[in-house]
Amino acid sequence: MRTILILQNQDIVPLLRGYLQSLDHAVVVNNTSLPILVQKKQVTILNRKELSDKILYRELALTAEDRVILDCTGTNDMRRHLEALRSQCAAVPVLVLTDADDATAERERLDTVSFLPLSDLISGNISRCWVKIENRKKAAALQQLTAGHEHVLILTQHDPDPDALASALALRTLLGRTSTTAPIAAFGEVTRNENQVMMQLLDIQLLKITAPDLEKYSRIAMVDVQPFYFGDPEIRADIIIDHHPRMETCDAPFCDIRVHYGATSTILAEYLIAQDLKISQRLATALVYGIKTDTLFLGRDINPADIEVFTHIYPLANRHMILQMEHPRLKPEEISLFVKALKSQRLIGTVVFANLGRVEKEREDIIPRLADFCLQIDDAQWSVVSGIVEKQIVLCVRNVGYVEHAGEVTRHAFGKYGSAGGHRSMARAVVSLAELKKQLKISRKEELDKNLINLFLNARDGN
Ligand SMILES: [Mn+2]
Repeated sequence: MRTILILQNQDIVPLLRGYLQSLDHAVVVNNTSLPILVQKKQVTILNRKELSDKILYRELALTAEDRVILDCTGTNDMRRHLEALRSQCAAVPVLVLTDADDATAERERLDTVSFLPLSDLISGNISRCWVKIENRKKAAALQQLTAGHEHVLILTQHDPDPDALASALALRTLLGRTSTTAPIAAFGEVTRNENQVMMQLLDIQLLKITAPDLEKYSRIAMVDVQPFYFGDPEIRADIIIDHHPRMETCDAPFCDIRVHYGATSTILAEYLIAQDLKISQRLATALVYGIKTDTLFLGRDINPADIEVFTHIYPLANRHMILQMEHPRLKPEEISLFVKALKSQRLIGTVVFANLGRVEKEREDIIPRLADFCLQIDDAQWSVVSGIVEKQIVLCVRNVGYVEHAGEVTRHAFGKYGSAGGHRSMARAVVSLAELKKQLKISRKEELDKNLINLFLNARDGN
């Protein structure tokens, strides 16, 4: 296959040098400096000044098997050049290099022609380099902040999810530490079936701690969570890496909160990639699973950064293990909770409401799982699943992603009564049952349901 490079502007030759060197057979039209740039076995050089002259293209004997790069930068004659070329061979694939300000709208769509603004050749790479430097600086700051400290505690939510576990594992790798020098800890335990499977398959140990234990650690890193979550001003962090909405009170020597990211795993993976650190199969598997679960299989709340990191680490992961984690079993008692909730579900407009009543603390994860599930009900754009866990009402909200912002609606609806907020299409509220009953003067259970529904619908409709 021949690649034919038809140049007008000598300044772009250095930009194409790397590409030309990768080719077996190149024909170059109108170049003066190429022989010193490309040492090729087969480089044919032609010199023709007039690119709208059909004779040039006839001489080249173009076929559909060739490829042509037609440089039309700095000219107004693109259309004429292209017509002359296509009059000789309309089937040859042509890449037209253009100036960035060319009006793309005017170009007719041609199946064999693609336009590439010259600025695109480098601008994407330039921004990527800045991001890489930024990430490298942050990774180095993390390493510096923890250097010399015997133990670094990596703290997650009470019932860490795959994103939190993967982020913790990645942070440990970034800091070059082991499970002894950087244990992953929580005040609770992993209850969700899938997450337990993940821990088993990837051999992740979670240390259950209590508040006094924190004193043993001179450095505490929070991943996928922020200090306010713990509701105790004594619980401090030296490092916070998270993608949940930032709380004002959140200050730590190192703080990297990126609310537009689909997963904290993406942030951590960016550090590792920026530092060219080796990502093991175990870590890649954890990160892929972390990103997948937090973004509902790349379907919700994602950012281009999530996709880029995912593309980078997916080939390194163990796909068989991910499959095993993705298809966990439902325990019999969970099935009965599912049935109970589905019986109670009602669709009001486009919102599915379901109330589970009392839910044992260890089964709390059934609430978000049901919220995910209920979104599949026909005509549903939202699902709001609630349950009473100990003395609190836990509400999980999901939506299809192209309606109002779930986090804002949830905060608006329930923020007055407790903690409430979240992302574009998933949110959560935890409010005190007694407080809510008192403020809304609720005495009967049915009234509670009705009030929750009204609070939600009013907030969504902006009332
Ligand atoms: Mn997360």
